[in-house]
Amino acid sequence: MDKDQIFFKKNGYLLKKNLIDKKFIDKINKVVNKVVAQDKQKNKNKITNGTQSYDNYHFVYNSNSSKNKEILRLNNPQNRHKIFYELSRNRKIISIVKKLIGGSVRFHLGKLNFKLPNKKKGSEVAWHQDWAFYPHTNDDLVTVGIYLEDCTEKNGPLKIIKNSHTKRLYSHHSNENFFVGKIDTKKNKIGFKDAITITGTAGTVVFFHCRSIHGSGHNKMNSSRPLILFGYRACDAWPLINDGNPHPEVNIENYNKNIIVGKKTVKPRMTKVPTIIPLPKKKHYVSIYELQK
Ligand SMILES: O=C(O)CCC(=O)C(=O)O
Repeated sequence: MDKDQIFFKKNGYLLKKNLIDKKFIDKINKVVNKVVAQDKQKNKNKITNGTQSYDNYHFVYNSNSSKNKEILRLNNPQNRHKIFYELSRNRKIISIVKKLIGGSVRFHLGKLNFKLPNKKKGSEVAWHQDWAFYPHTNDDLVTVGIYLEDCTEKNGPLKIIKNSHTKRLYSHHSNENFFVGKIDTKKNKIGFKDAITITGTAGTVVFFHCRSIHGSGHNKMNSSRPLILFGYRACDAWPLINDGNPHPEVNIENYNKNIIVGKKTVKPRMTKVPTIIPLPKKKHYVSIYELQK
């Protein structure tokens, strides 16, 4: 094992400051500004919700009313914009992912979280484990977060509880037993002394294990905090549920097209992992924000 693998195995995350070139980040930001402006124009007088399209590309808003509507997230930008696709396949990112999840890599999901500015008081993300949303036959899954702008303590950075990936899978269900996508930290007496704040300049990349407890707080600044999150899984980590992302039972060809490193297989690797199926849900939801409300 090299030093990154040792650190990740022990702590459940790995931080690489300035991994992505600033020029490339600037190019991405140009595309982001363009698609956001286009969406604003398109939706000026229309009431639309984040409905899912064939490639699961859609905006997620904080409200359905056209007056108060602000963009919280762009789902799966890599399916429509070449530059996001390129970023999701970036050599530096993939070579790290590959060594962290055991040698094979299949792309899983993409989202660009904006986190609303201070005055909008929005888009805090409650503590959760991504694994609770999409259990697999083994837990060789990693989430990669890339800041598109500098992120300090004041921007509502990601926070990760180190070494939580080796411990329990907490219930993400409510008292009424609906899946709500967040942990009751009081009830579970979760302490935050091991919470690491992930800050960094644009182009900083964090890798975290699918079972690491994480979340993010309030953005105290007057601008949004764009963070791209990409999910990757080992080729033989077989999903136990359809989470709305490429799924073998929906379209096996497309599922296999998402292999970046390794070979297709219909033999899942089974390991002893804690799992809770994220069902039932109160209603169909399109984002973590709606679910955690
Ligand atoms: O945007 C953030 O700060 C965290 C989001 C997150 O953890 C998620 O979408 O699963």
